[in-house]
Amino acid sequence: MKLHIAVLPGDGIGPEVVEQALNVTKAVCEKFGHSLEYQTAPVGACAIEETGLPYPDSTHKLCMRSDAVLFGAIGSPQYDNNPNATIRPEQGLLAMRKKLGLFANIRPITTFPGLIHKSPLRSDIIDGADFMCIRELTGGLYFGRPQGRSEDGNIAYDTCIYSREEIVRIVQLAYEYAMKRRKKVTMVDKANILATSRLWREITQEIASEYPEVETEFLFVDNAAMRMIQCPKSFDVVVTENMFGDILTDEGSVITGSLGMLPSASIGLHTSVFEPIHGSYPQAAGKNIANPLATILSAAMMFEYAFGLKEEALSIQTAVSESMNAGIVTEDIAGTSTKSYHTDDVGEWIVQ
Ligand code: GGG
Repeated sequence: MKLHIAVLPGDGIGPEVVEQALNVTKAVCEKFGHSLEYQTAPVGACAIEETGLPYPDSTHKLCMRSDAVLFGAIGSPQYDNNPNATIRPEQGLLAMRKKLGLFANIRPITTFPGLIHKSPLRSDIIDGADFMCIRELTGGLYFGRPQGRSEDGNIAYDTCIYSREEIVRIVQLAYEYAMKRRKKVTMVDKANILATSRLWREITQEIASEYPEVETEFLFVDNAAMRMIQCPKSFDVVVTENMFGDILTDEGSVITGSLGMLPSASIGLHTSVFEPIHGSYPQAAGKNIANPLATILSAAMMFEYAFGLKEEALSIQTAVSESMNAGIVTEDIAGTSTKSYHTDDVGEWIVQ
């Protein structure tokens, strides 16, 4: 098979972790007899520096003509610490999601066997996790208008808007995934407070009736945050709106061992994007210490979701699992009790 991908390393640790994921992608293509063509383009703060825009048209055109996008991370303290900046790296991420129509962000929250440990007192907690969070990605507070400040600057506002169409397509996707898994959907909202959440709940009830084999559960987001720590095993497919999904999956990553472990696939109307859920981690940039596994696992998702190459994806997931059993891990996983390895050591081990 001929794989034609766009590579967008982005900012901070993005280039370091993407380099390792690309090396793994090349190794898998070589092992399985695929040809790989890739082109690199800027996004985020580095794109602002290069072109003045966080998601230049040339980057978008490359994404549109590629079969998949492998993306690192964006963000820079230079902008985070300047509330008056009118152009921000994150606008590149939002523009990419909107222009590529990436309405669903699929985030598997899976603990690798080598990282599962049990509480000596309670068998129901700290027992690993295996669920999938489906986060809506092109609506809600992130995109709702009006957004802004009053003239005197003392009032700021964001708008949360969802249409029936936006909710239906993602909730249906969640039920389709549940049918292939353990047949349970948990819809997370704040329907006791928010009008948008009540629309989500109403539509989910309608769609649930079309999937009688699937168990449907509704949780308020505060309760879901607690349950995710208390009994992560109770979840199968979690579907939720944009902001709740962003927050809950960072929380979920802690159960799996580190934010550096979680991959994602953003799918929608055009080319799909594969990226770690973490951001640019500027404190670690250039130090060769960041965990590359989230990006390497995103490459595995790319093989499966963009190209239907499940064996290739599994070969990466197996190597990642074995790297943990062998203790070849970066400092976020190693902690202080075991030796930690560099970003490129982990990447090279996975390639081997
Ligand atoms: N790799 C994802 C990334 O760079 N995330 C930075 C960020 O600002 N994320 C916010 C979001 O995912 O909505």
